[in-house]
Amino acid sequence: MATAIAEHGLKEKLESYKQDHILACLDLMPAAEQKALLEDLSEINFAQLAARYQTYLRSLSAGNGEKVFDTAEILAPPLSKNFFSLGEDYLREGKVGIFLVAGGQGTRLGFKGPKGCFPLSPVKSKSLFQLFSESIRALERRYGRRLCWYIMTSRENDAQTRSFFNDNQYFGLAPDHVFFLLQAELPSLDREGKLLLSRDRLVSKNPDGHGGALTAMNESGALQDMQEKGIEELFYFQVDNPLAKIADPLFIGAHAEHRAEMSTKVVEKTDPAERVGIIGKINGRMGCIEYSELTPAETAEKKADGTLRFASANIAIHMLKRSFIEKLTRDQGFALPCHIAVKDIECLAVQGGTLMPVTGRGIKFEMFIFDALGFAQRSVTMQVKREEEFSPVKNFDGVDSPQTAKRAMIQLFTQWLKNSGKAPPCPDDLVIEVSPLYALDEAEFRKNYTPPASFSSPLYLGP
Ligand code: UD2
Repeated sequence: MATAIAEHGLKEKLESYKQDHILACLDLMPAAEQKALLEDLSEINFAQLAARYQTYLRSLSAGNGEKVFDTAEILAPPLSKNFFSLGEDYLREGKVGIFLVAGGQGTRLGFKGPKGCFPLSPVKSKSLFQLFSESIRALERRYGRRLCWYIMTSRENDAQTRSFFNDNQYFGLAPDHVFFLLQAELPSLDREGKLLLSRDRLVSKNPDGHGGALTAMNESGALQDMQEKGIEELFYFQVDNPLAKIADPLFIGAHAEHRAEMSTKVVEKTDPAERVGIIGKINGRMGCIEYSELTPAETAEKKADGTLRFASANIAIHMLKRSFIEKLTRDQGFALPCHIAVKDIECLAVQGGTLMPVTGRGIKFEMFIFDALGFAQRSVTMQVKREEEFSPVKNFDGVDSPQTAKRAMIQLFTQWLKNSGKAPPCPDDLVIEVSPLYALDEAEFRKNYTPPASFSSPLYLGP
């Protein structure tokens, strides 16, 4: 083993970063396991890890530090029609790519597998991935060109996600326009700053958060691919929101017209108790204020018109300029700030001369994409209607659950039906699903909808 450690130059490193407890663990492992662990260790940026631990130590004493919060300037309807047509031009000219963060699992929904595979649509139980695929196909048809879709997975769900697309013939998309990229992982630590060993006898790690998307784009070659394909702007969204208006031309246009580097869609927060991040200014820079960071007085503070002052709820839909991502990731030492979560971590510890499974409190580090807002020279914060664009699936039941998302879809489609002026009176309990391939939006619905001879629920409109 001594030679192997020397080869990796690890002994000194482990000692100087006070991680030499790992040497004792290595001593207890057979050669093949030692080799795998040494390789794993050799990939760690110890200086960066030590800096992250210092952030944790500071967080214990500093609380929120000296953060001063302010509101962001909001772009609210009615918005210029020019934004829409500019956005459409961008789509027609192939300047827009689509980026989905899909590293999450369906565990909280009681579902085994990637969250994107969760069956959600109200009539056909289509998965989130299928709904998004159909939206993208509808956009391709409308704008007369293929769109590139970049999907970020995690180690836990990468293989399953790829097979899901394969097994379903990519839901009709061109496979060479779907680019999977794997997010990286960051080592977890115990509260004394020591590395932990996972059950599989490697370094214990966790996914690096959706903020890991930036480095993943760079390291996977996705950024290079975008550049080669002439993609200038990226539409970014999360896997948990079936109402996400993918590549919304209005948003693309507003962002491009303002020459923004990173932009965000928000919905109005009306209930002070809602646990949602607020897009605003933190010490003068754009960012996302976590609900826990505002004092109760700030959370409840109202403006003269009676609405909440901190009301711009982050729905995690962004536009990012490719050149902005390139500028950030070009710098070798660039990393978004780390957020810290102290959680129970299952690991291995030396006990009685062997490695034994134990569970202890440990520190997980994650990066969040909205922290990139603070690096943007210009940014647009665009307010949209919650009932049209945001109904995430996060919990098994109650708020933000499959039931609420299905209801939101049904309500939206029922509204389209009623507004079309072509519907007989709708039953109150109508269950309706409109495939994006039938209509991507209300205007298209009005054009395409022909009332059936007899009206029955559930009603599915689509191919
Ligand atoms: C996020 C935002 C919150 C609000 C809300 C809107 C954070 C901390 N909070 O809450 O401000 O905008 O969404 O719905 O982000 N993901 C990965 N890799 C990871 C972690 C997450 O791909 O390592 C993906 C995940 O698949 C999902 C999305 O990022 O699509 C959101 O992750 P989350 O469920 O942890 O975020 P949440 O609900 O705490």
